[in-house]
Amino acid sequence: MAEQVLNIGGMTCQGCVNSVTRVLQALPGVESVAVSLEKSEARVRYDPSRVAPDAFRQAVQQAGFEVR
Ligand SMILES: [Cu+2]
Repeated sequence: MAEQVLNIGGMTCQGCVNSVTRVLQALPGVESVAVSLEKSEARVRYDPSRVAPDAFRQAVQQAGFEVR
């Protein structure tokens, strides 16, 4: 397993946290997601043979948030 921390812009409430968590968790190869509103970050544990961090970025952006 690998871990990637994404810096996310635009999250303002628990609903945003839930949205980001949901889109990341939906990706194949993602094992776990921990999103922090205070730190504006998402910590993703994933299988690097199944998914690449580029997919995280795209999923978060498509959900309407920025990845810094
Ligand atoms: Cu929100």
